[in-house]
Amino acid sequence: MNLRELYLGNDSYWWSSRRQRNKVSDISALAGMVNLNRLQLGTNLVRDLSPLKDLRGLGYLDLGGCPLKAESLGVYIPRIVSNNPGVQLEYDRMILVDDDGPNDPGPDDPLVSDPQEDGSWEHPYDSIREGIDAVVQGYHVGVIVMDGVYRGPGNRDIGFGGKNFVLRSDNSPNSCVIDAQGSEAEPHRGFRLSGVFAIDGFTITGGYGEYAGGVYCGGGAAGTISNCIIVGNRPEKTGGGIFDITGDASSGFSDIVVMYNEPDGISVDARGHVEYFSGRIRVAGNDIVGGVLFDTDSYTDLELVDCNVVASLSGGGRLIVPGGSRLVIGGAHEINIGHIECGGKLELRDDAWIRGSSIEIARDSFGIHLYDGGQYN
Ligand SMILES: [Ca+2]
Ligand SMILES: [Ca+2]
Repeated sequence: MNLRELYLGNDSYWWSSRRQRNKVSDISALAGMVNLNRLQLGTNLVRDLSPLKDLRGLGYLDLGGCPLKAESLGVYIPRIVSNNPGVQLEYDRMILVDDDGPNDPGPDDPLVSDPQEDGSWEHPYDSIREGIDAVVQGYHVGVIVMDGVYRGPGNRDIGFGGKNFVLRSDNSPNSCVIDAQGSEAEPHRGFRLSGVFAIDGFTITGGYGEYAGGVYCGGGAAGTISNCIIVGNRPEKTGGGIFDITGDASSGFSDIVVMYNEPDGISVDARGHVEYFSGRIRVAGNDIVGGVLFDTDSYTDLELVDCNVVASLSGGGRLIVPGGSRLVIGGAHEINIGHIECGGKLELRDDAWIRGSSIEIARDSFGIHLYDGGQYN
């Protein structure tokens, strides 16, 4: 095709911040466009640049805001630059971390490292903390953590050091695990956060602390946890998966799974405070406690499987109680969420109140049961 200029995306801040809809991720159709000179892909969801690897007429290429994979940054961007001398190129600078990088003499051991490690494709850091320490605010947009199981010093009790950047895995939470290996004798959490944070794409497990096993948000910590699986963490007190002392700040949780943490999943220590759920949220075998209000948007599917919820839920989202499961809502909290799908058993206890929600009760469910002042419209 004889296309010389192509401008895709660069949509408004509102949409790019709220929902990643109608964005381009697959650019394989561009591979044959030999006359392409100006290409704008900024703010889309392009991850793989291999379709551009043989183009030779590029004068301008904007990839700003695209969540490029490490291989795109490490292999294809240098190739595009060498194939297209003088190309004007915009992309997000990232630091790379790999637990078993190509030149690491001690794979899976953060204490034995590549002497030349600098966060590049050839010489990634071998601990997450080293990657974070190397972030230069205003130059690097984030840190990419390659597939692996991250353990040991530098890979637990992770904080953001007051810097504003995103920490994301290269692929998915299934292939990038932070195992804090915490215990009563040697407590370690996955994350210990204060100030701003943005975490995307990890399994967080094995944490133990006084409050919080997986993720501890200290007073004033504000940020987002997206696309994460938080499983098998345990505190001495409360907040097995996530413990949040919100202070004045709010946090958002999108597309997360919280399951089988002890003794609870999410604990927020600020009654009356608002936090945010968006995307697909699944909490299984875990409680949500602390009396906070979780607000949802119309794209939120909140699936609660065998949970106790001592919190309020509001907004345009959908609350799903799957068949065969039991959800208990208690403690004088109000459920005012767009739609409720009850396939299992929903119990309202201790003055918990559903109002303003449309309710759909599956024929073979156990329905909604009221105890001790629970009621629904
Ligand atoms: Ca190493
Ligand atoms: Ca190192």
